[in-house]
Amino acid sequence: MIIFKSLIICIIVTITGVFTINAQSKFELPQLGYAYDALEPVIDAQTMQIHHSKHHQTYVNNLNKALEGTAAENLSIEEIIKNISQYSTAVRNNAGGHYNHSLFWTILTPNKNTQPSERLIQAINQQFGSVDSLKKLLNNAASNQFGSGWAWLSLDKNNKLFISSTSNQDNPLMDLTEKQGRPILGIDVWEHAYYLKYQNKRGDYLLAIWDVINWDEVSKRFETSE
Ligand code: MN3
Repeated sequence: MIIFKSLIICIIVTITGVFTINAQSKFELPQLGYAYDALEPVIDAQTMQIHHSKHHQTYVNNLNKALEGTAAENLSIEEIIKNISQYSTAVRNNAGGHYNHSLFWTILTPNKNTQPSERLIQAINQQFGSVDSLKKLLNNAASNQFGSGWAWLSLDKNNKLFISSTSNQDNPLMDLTEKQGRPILGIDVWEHAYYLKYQNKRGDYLLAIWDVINWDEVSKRFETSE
């Protein structure tokens, strides 16, 4: 009987614990699929470590804080992003920060030999002429983004590729963005993404980053978005 009682108490404590943890940390920092130093020399280990464990973690913490006790606590990050005009600036900045960085980590890789899929190459050629020309256009968008923001390759509602840039932590999936679509590749051009290694030379960072772009992941996003 005592054992039975203990077991029940154990179960109750465990269940309460699980719910408490869930309620307090709805969104979580995703793990990287590689080590902090895996993208060296393109992106240095210290930048990766601070960017992931400090900047991204802060977006997650602030997002959870901003949503605490609201109905939005049970929504997915995509559901929130798609209707972002209904939320506060704090949610807009931190939900954007969480969504954008979660995407960013997956479209980077230490593997040097990834290539766009046949279908993605066809779509890129049709829209931009060539993969090289896409890189130049995306880098131009990223260079011309004044201050902090992101440059994107996305699919519009007709499944056509387009390039755009957004300020702060906005992205093309947000319902208040000028050019809306589903992002398949995003480049972080906040200074925290490159300053330790590249200082003011955003252009050098943008030229180098193509060596660590995960075309397998970008292709997968392209094909599942079509
Ligand atoms: Mn960042």
